[in-house]
Amino acid sequence: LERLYSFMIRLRLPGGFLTPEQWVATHHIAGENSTGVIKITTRQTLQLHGIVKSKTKPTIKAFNQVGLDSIAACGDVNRNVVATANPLESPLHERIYQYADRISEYLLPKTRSYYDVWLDEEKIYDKVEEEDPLYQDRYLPRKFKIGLVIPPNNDSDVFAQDLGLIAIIENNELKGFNIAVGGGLSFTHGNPDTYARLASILGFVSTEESDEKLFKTVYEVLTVQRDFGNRSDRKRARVKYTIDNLTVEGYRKELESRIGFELEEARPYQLTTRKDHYGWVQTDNGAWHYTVFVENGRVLDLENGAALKTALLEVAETGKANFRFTCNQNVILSDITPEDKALIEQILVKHNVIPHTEAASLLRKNAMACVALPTCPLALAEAQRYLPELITKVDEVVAKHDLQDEEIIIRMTGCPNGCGRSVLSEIGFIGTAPGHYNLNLGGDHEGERLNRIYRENIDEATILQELDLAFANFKENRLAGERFGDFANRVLLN
Ligand code: SRM
Ligand code: SF4
Repeated sequence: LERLYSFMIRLRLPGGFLTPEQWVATHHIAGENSTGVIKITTRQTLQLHGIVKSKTKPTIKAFNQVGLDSIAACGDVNRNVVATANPLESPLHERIYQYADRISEYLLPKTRSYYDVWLDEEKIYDKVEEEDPLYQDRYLPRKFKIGLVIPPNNDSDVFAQDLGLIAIIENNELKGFNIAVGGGLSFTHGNPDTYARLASILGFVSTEESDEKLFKTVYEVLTVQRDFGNRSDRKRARVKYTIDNLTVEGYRKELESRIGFELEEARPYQLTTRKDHYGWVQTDNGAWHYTVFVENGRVLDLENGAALKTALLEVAETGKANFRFTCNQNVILSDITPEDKALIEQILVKHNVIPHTEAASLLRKNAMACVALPTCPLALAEAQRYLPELITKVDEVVAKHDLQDEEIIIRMTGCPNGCGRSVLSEIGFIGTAPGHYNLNLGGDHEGERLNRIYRENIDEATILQELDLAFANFKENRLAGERFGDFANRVLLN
C-alpha cells in the first residue's frame, strides 16, 4: 500500500488575471480534484490543496485545456510576476499588466519537461532543444520574484521583490520604470545572518522609444544573480544577500557592464497606499469593477451566509466579468459594462457578498495571513485559520479606544518566511511556536519601512494586553494625522 500523499498546485497567473471561462473551469477542477477551497495567494495567483497523487495529472491537464499552467510557479526560477491589480489606478493599467505577462513569458525556463511529464507529450530529451541561455544547466541559486507597481498604489509591495519595477507615468504617459533590486522578507529566528531587506533603487530605464532596454535590464538582473548568488548556503542565496555582498553600487556596475548602457537617475514617484478599493469603482473608459473581500484569500461558501464561491461561479457563468486577483488576496470582478453592472450586483447581493464586503471592519479588510497550518510543512504556528478570530478580539480593543476608523495594516505568518509579508505591516505577527507569535510594530502604511520586534514569543492574552496599552498610548500621544505604524516607530520602539 502506498502512503496517501496529497499535493498543492499553484498556477502561474502574471498580473493575477483570469477570464470568466477560466474561473468556471477552476471552480470545477477544485471541486473534483482538491479540497474545494480556492486560495488566492499573496502573489496574485491561485492554489488548490489536497490533491491526491492520482489526481495531479488530471488537474494539470484540465488547467491546460483552458490555457492555464503552473510552470515556474515554484522552484529556483522567476516566479509569478505581480502587478498593481485595480484598473482604477491608471488608464495605463492594461499596458502595465501586459508587461507583467510578457516578462513572465520571457523568463520562463525553456525545458519542455512540464509538457512531457504532465501532458503526455512524447518524451524527447534533446539537449540542443533544451538549451536555455538564461537558466543554463543550473537555474538560479534561489527563487526570484518580480513585481510592478503603478504609484501611488503599492499594492504589490514592490520593495519586497527581488526585482521591483515602479512605473513612472507623467501626464498620462508611461516614461519607463525605476528599477529596484534586492528585496526579500524571509529570515530564520535566532540566525542574525538572515534578514528581511527592502529592495534598493538602482536607477531608471526608459520605455519611450522601445521596450528593448527594459527587457535587457530585467534579464541581466537575473544573470548577475545567477552568476554571483550564493550557491553553497540556501539561507543566504536570495538576491538581497548578493546585492549586500557586491554592494548596491557594485551590483549596478555589474548590471551596466552586461546591458551595455548606464541606468538613468531614478525618477520621482510617490506611494500613498497599499489597499484594495473594495466595492464598485468606475474607470474612465466607463467600465465597472467590484472588489470582493475574501478573507485571507480563501474562496468558499462562508458560514456567515456569504456564499462567496457560489456567487463567483454564477458571475463567471454570465461571462460578463473578468477576474483579477490582488496581492492582498482579494478578487476584483472587472471590466463590467454599465449595462451588465446591475446583473452582477444582483448576483452579489443574492449571495450576500456585497453585505459581507461592506460589513467587514477596516482592520479585517486591511489584514492578511499566509496559509500556515495544516498544509504548510514549515509552519510553527497558525495563520489563516486563526487570524480571523484574533481580529475579532483586536477589533474590540480598537473600539475601546475609539480607533475603529483607523486603517491599520495587520499581517500574520506562521513562520518567519514571510509569505503573508508580515514584516511589511504596521502590526505583524510572526509565528514562533503553537499559539505564540513575535509582535512586530512600526512598519509604515505604504510599504517603504520594515517593522521591528516589539514583543517576543507571546500568547494571545499578552498580545491583546500589549495592543491595549499601545492603542491607549497612540490615542493619547499621536501627532495630528499620524498613522499607527509611524507612531509605533517614533514612540513605542524608541
Ligand atoms: Fe511562500 C515557502 C505559501 C508568498 C517566502 N510558501 C512556501 C511554501 C511553499 C512552503 C514550502 O516550501 O513547503 C508555502 C505553501 C503553503 C501551503 O500549504 O500552501 C508557501 N507563499 C505561500 C503563499 C501561498 C502564501 C499565501 O497565503 O498567499 C504565497 C504564494 C505566492 C505565489 O503565489 O507564488 C507565498 N512566500 C510568499 C512571499 C510573499 C511574496 O512573494 O510577496 C514570501 C516573502 C517574500 C520573499 O520571497 O522574500 C514567501 N515562501 C517563502 C519562503 C522564504 C524564502 C526565502 O528567501 O528564504 C519559503 C521557504 C523557502 O523557499 O525555502 C516559502
Ligand atoms: Fe508556511 Fe511560513 Fe510561508 Fe506561512 S510564512 S505559508 S507558515 S512558509
